[in-house]
Amino acid sequence: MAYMSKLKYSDVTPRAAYMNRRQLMGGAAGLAAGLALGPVLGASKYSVDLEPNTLEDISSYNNFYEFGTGKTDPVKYASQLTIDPWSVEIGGMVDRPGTYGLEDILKKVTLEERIYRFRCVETWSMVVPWVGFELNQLLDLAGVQGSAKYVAFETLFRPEEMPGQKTVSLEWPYREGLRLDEALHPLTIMATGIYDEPMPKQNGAPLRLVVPWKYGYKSIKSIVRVTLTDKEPQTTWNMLQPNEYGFYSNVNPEVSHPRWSQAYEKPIGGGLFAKRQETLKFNGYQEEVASLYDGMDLVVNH
Ligand SMILES: Nc1nc2c(c(=O)[nH]1)N[C@H]1C(S)=C(S)[C@@H](COP(=O)(O)O)O[C@H]1N2
Ligand SMILES: [Mo]
Repeated sequence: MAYMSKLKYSDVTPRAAYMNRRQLMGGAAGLAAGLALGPVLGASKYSVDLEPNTLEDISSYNNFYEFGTGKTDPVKYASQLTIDPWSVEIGGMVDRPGTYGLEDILKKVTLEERIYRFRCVETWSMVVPWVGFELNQLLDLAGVQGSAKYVAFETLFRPEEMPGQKTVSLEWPYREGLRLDEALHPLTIMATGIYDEPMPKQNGAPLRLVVPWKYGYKSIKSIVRVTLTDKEPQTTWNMLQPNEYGFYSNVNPEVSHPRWSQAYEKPIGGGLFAKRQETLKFNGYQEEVASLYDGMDLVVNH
């Protein structure tokens, strides 16, 4: 795509701003730092050449219904979440099902920085410098069997620490899913950090999915279960309102949600002068992913 480059976020972020951010975050990272950091490959051909939002923007305006439905509930309440130790149960159609400790996973995968556009169905958007690894690396650890066609994901269910789970705002645990070819695509990552910090809890620590060509709700947070299956998995928002939230949820300016026209988006953090922008099909990743949907009706399969 036109605006891909090999820039690292530090190349497009003034050094002073970067230092301030480090000072601001100093001390808060603690033990968990080792989870997100370590050797990280700096530049990716998959990154976009756009200026990322600040860490403050990215970690203070969130959707994470486990902590409440308000945009500032996650930053207020997520600090109580325990994320260490953390493991992921990988099962279903795999050769090596089992409980995979996050620290062991991180020894076997390659962390990279990926600067991605991020687009919520509510029409706001950001640019996020994620740190993470390709989901296909995790699936390789478990050994996907030939019969598998989909991947299902589940978020932690722990109402003692996630007060939103004591309400019925959604059906718990939060669930998402991808077709296997979408899951194996190199743009699809498991993210463990943002900038050079471990994933903020309100953004889905310690491990969350990021699928940049789909609406944000597909990018499920705080994942504890990954299941390979031959049936399209149930997904939380689709279960709630199937006509509003399809399984595919590819960003598409031509398919509007009943409450939100998807023709335009509003970048977060632009301040007073932030202008709405035209929504890009597949959120700008058309060149990379359109072929996954050759021959499919994207209105029916929204
Ligand atoms: N477990 C879980 N994952 C979730 C959500 C949620 O409520 N619970 N919200 C989704 C929605 S609607 C969006 S837009 C993104 C927001 O991610 P961010 O807060 O890191 O920007 O997370 C997605 N993943
Ligand atoms: Mo969203």
